[in-house]
Amino acid sequence: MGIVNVTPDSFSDGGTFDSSGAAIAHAQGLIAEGAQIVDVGGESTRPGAEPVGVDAELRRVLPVIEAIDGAQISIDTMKLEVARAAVGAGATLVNDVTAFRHDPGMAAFVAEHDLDCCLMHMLGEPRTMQADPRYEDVVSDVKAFLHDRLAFAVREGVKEERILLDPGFGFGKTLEHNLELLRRIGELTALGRPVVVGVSRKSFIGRITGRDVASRAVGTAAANVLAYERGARVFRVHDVAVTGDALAIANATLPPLCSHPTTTPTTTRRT
Ligand code: HH2
Repeated sequence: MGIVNVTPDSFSDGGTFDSSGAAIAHAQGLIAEGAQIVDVGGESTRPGAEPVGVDAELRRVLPVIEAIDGAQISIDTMKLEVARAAVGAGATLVNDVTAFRHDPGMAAFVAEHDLDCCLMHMLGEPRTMQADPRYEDVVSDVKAFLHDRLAFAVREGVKEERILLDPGFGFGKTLEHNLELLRRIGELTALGRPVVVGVSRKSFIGRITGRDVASRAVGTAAANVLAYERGARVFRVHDVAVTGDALAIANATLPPLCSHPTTTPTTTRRT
């Protein structure tokens, strides 16, 4: 899953792709590098980020979604109105970092249109989430949360096979929480759905490698390979070619991981 942030303030690439032309070219470049899904976002969720209005978010993402060709399009939003317009423009996956908590109507919308969705764990909200996050046991707490959100989505009519689950690296987590999740990510595959990993260029990679945000592709690839070996199946990254190569090597050398769910989201474009 390649990341396209059409924002002025994203933590790693804010301002780089905030014109439609630059974002479209970037998306097509990620597809050429091997991205099977392109995740388009118009609102930063970095720690401390200020919320963006519906109109501004739509102005950012719609021209990009309309132009992307060759991969499944994911809309990274917590807003139902934005998801609705994005799906009208060609998106078939809703990546909601609030796991349908911001707008509970999102679940019925995903069900009605038979869309894929990604439900992510976040403690608190982006503005405050990094202020002293605490867990009893981070992996068990995240797992219980994802279990509940999965059940909610299914109750609202979303088909289970449409649902991806994401522990939300960096969303209300300390360095130690992120490392514990990476160590024990295999425990989340027991929920029976493909696990998404979003570690790309995040600050905990920088804390360990000492690299600034533009130089974290190798650290990101290493984390993704470990997550893959432990059962994760979708990798949300800025640097598609680097992580793709690392995963190809891992894939060629690991024994078949038949005990893990292998369902991948549909790539059908629904307009
Ligand atoms: N991380 C970010 C945004 N959306 N979605 C999922 N499912 N998982 C993630 O880990 C995740 C996500 C934050 O990263 P990024 O998009 O690069 O930055 P920003 O939110 O500042 O635009």
